[in-house]
Amino acid sequence: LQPIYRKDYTLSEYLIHTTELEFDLTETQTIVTSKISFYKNPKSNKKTNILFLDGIDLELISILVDKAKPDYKLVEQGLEINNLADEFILEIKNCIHPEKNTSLYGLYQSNGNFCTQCEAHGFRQITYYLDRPDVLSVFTTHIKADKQKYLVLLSNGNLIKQINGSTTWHDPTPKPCYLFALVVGNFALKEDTYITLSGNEVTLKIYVQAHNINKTQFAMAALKRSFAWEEKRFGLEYDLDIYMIVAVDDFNMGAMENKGLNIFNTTYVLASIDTVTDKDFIDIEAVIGHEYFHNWTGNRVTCRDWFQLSLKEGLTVFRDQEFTSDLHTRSIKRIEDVNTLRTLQFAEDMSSMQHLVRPEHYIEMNNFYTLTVYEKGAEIIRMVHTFLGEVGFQKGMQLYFQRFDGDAVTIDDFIQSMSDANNFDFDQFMYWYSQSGTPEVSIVSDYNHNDKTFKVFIRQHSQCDYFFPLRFALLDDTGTKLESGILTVKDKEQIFIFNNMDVEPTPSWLRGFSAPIKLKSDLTFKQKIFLVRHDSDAFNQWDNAQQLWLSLILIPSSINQDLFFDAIEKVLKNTFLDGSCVSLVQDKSLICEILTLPSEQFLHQQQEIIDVFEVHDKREKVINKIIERFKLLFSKIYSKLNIYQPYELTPEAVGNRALKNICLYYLAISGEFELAFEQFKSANCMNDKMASLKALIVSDNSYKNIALDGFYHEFKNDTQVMDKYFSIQSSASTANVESIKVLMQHKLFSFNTPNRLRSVIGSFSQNYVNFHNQQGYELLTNIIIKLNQSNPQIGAKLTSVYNHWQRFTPKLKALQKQQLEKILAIENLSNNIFEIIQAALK
Ligand code: B3K
Ligand code: ZN
Repeated sequence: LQPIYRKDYTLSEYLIHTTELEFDLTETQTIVTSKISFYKNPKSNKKTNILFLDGIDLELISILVDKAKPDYKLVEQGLEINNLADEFILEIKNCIHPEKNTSLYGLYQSNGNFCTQCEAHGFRQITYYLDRPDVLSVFTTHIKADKQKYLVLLSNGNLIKQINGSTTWHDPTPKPCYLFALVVGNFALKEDTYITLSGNEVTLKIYVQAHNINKTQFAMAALKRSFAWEEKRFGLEYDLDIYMIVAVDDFNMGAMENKGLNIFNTTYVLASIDTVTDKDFIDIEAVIGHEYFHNWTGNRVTCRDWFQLSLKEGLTVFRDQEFTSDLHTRSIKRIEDVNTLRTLQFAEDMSSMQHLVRPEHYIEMNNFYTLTVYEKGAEIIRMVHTFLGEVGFQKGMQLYFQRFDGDAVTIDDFIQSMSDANNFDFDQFMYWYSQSGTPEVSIVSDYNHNDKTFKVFIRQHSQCDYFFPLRFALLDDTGTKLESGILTVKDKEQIFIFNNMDVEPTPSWLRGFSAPIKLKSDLTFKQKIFLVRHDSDAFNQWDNAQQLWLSLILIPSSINQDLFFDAIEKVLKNTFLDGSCVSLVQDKSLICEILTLPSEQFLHQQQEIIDVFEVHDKREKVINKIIERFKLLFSKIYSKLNIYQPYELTPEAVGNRALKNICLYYLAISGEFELAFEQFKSANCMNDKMASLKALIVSDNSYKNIALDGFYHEFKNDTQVMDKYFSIQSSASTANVESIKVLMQHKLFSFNTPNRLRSVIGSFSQNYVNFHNQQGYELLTNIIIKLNQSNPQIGAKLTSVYNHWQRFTPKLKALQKQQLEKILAIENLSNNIFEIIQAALK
């Protein structure tokens, strides 16, 4: 198996003017007819006059070039046509079997409805085509299906014809085939309109299965907020008369930005107060925004090749993060995003699947929709924004669209636009795309009482010298800023000197996490405590608390627990009880973040050798210490906040619930299950119901099963809530391989539905102490082997659980290696899984 390399990119010899497709869908087969007009690419210097078209698992029925039989041959994974003219019309008819397609890639069925997923290379499973993002064309799509059975027949663009049982769609904007979509089936429709800034009326349509129609209101409102935000913050409007979203239960990832016809996992559309949590609401809005924002960053300007994936994904994640920050609480959003980055992406950087934000090679492109490409990619864009400021960044965006609207381009093209619009040199900055791994930086400071100078020494420990912004402030002992700004770091070693410092300042480094680095500073224990209470940068308040928790968990002797707990107590008391202590921590969501210990997964990263049991025990010890010290206070805060209030999604209300529920969690661990059960019975929203259920399953108690059964009977007809029901049991401290097998026998378990598999197996794989043993691994491996046949994309995702095997304690390390070898030995191993295993065993 040969990987594909970025350096091997060449232009396509042929391009496409128009693509006309016809789909004839029945229950036993789908006939696809295409009429494609090709022309010689004037920029290509190839003169072979041979056209290779991608095609996988297709039954060719007929082929004509300019109405005559061409000189062609079927080859592996495609079709080769020889002796072609410089312009010609290709007509192909082929047969496919969506009714048998369990890979959820190409054209497939979900609950009897047809839908597509073409990114990255799914279109070649529909018909023969130049399946590459730099070949754009205008699509017209005719759809025929049994009109008694299927009432909704959709594709991209505008509906131009509809006669019984068939529709014709025309998409005027040229697009690559990965943005093609087709949906056929029975759906209920939620409809609304949006008037753009220039006064165009856009019809907004959300299609869901009929029983879900009452859960579409939030998504529709979120879609309108996305349109409005895009106009306000980026000055960008929508370009078609219709925008459709279709929600399906069977989907490999979150959602897909197909032009004018987004297809979503139901998880990211359906929402009601009774069925989703506060976090779910905000995540749903973010994904709706993300797919909408792709219309400009991804669709109007797309990627030249798949190595440039972060061009659209990093940028669009940055944009959706900003969307959420503008609409909700910026500091909390930042804390959550950085927590994800440091927990998951930093770990990916230490794993066998470590790769560049712009990868150099792939075997299976779908393995590269990763935290590195998405989240680290977004951090790089955020640094560009930090350097240029909002105005400069927007100038760069405008130049980018002016230059490249309608094109397929590279990350360099984007950075060049930013650079040219601002006269800013980003040359050295490009290391962020060409070096993998997380940069390590240390910072030491020195205050001189005599000459009143504060000297700062910054040192980079990486192979290359990164160029990044270091946001900082120097604070006096009341927390007032003496100095603040952005230091531009670019050398291996740099010194910055601040003069006229009458008192020794406390530095607040890397405010808002202004660069995705691992920073070691010489802040003392006391300075960290001071910053938890007094830093005006909420991110750093949280980050210093995290560092203190980390020390307390991993090296308890390194830290004065009483002093730290006194500070936490002050933070808590200030807002809720007497208000007598001075602290900047007023936001209850922030207090909740400060009270949340680093996850086991994050702690693993800090260990040379991962010992899941030791980490778990050490973390439990600290939880017990917290309870010992704060139990009474938690009770008081809980009863103060646990008053009936109608549900709202305001920062204030979200913060109240967050703090109340973290108190409940600690109280439940201390044995207060009755309190949790009371909340379970009386909760007026899923957020509080889930929180109480999570509290009830921390250990065995008399309420646990009553609550779980009650939950099941109340929600057994709701697919989304049932995912929560499964996942909560797989994550429980009492879960084990046997109980997971029982869950997999449940009548609502469905192996071919990724959401359900994720909620059972995905969740269990993160239940470290219960998963990491021979039986756990064998369970996972058997599932991977089954998925290799049915759904290799999900199979590869689950295989990635083993990507960290080399860092585990010897016994678990050996066991995981055995699993990798066992999978490698199976017949017909998919490219997806092969690539992961090969990297892991290298
Ligand atoms: N672009 C899609 C992801 C496609 C994944 C292909 N395996 C969703 C998104 O990032 O918006
Ligand atoms: Zn995206």
